[in-house]
Amino acid sequence: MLSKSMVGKLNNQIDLESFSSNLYLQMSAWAGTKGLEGCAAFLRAQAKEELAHMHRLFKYVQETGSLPVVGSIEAPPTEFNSISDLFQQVLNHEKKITGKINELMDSAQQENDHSTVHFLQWYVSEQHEEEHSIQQVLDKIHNIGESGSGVYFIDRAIGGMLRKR
Ligand code: OFO
Repeated sequence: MLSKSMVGKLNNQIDLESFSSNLYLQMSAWAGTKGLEGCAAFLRAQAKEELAHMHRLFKYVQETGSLPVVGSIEAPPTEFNSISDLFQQVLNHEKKITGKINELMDSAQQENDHSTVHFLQWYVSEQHEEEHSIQQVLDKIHNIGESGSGVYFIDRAIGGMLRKR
């Protein structure tokens, strides 16, 4: 049985995961319009993963006998200045999500809610992996450089990262 305050916090996280999914889907659309098929596929896969994160939370709240609530979420931005700008925004967003997961974990620990602590462990590991993979993307962009045919090679490299997953 979850506390009322924990249900509220987990429901907020449900909305954040939905927002993440929409953000990456919208970003994939931007990449698609620039002919960056590798980046678009990478971001679409990312959007699907975020949706799965949302469903995982939804199921957990439901299984504890509480009511999962799907709230309203803001629309994501549609324009980005460059590939590096876009992926820097992804990294900033993931860092923000990591902060939220850490806050949730702190609350669960303070409440001695061991079930939620255990449930959140998965998200802690997932955030570590995601931040690492987006940092790798940014390193590739930086190493290849966005001038001239660099954009083409960056797109190929990011599409290649998707196949290795
Ligand atoms: Fe990448 O954020 Fe979900 O958890």
